[in-house]
Amino acid sequence: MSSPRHAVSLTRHLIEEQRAGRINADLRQLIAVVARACTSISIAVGKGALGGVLGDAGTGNVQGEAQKKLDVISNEILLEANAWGGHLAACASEEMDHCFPIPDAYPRGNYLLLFDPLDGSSNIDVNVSVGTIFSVLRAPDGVAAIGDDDFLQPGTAQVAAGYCVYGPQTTLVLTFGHGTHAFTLDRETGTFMLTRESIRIPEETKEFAINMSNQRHWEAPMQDYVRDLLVGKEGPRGKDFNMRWVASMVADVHRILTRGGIFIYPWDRKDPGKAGKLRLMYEANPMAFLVEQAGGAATNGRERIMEIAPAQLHQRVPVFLGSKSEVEAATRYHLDHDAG
Ligand code: P6P
Repeated sequence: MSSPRHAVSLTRHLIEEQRAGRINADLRQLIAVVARACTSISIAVGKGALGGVLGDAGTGNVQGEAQKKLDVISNEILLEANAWGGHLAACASEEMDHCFPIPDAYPRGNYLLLFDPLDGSSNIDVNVSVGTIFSVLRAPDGVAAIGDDDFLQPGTAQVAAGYCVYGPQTTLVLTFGHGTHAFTLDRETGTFMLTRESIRIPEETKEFAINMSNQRHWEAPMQDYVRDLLVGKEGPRGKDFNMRWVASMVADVHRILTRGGIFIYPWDRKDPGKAGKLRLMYEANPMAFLVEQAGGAATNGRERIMEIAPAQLHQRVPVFLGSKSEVEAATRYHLDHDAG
């Protein structure tokens, strides 16, 4: 039997959201442009060696990381797609030191777009799923020259967030604050089709995602928490756990949105000056919004990620996100430790 035809396209979903008064025309246009840019990125990623896009670009980014050719290509695709539409005031990207105000040649809109154009890019050369992560904020009123500081808004100020995972399927996962929904790219028509509506993450889980090679660098409550996961049903958690680690946040989060789990990138003393590995503004906040809208939770081990007041555009944060009950358990280990 052929698979059921999915009737609702992303375009129809966006029009119906606008008709319901949940988004306006500019935000609809912004998401439609980002989705088209993700389709172009998906095509570039899919070409791999045939497209001459694998390997390093020979440049570095503000994070001090070597840029892959596809990091730079994906960044350019998103900047060019969003420059002329009149829906944006400025963009900010993991790949750029400072924000990118819309050029004077084009009209400016009321939104700020932040993105990690190709997260997990270290996996590209080994053909593992990677993805684009994006977050949308309102531009402050009456600001003629948008700067980095105008982006420093808490995650609760996001008006939209999403990611596009480039794996066996290309899937866009999106929220406007009214649930989290997934759209799968129909490559024959180039159309994203609604394939999961109002996603719900199971509250309990037996699966955790973490890079165990960093264990010796973790702080005590993190050591205790993972020790109890590994002890399994003989220990205080009373159940056995499984582990997954793709080392591509978009792929790990997509699994958690699909079947539950907890994703953790904690603070570690490998680089004590950094608050964690993942970036607050364009990785942790958008993922936290998506996860919370799907009934999950997201903390930095001690407080809700979306309530953190940002101090810098590229600041990092520890991340615990996924099944609500498990995130609360992990956070409790940290809070109990702090309470002495
Ligand atoms: P590690 C990819 O570089 C990334 O930013 C996330 O996508 C991923 O979860 C994490 O880093 C992987 O880090 O230290 O395991 O390579």
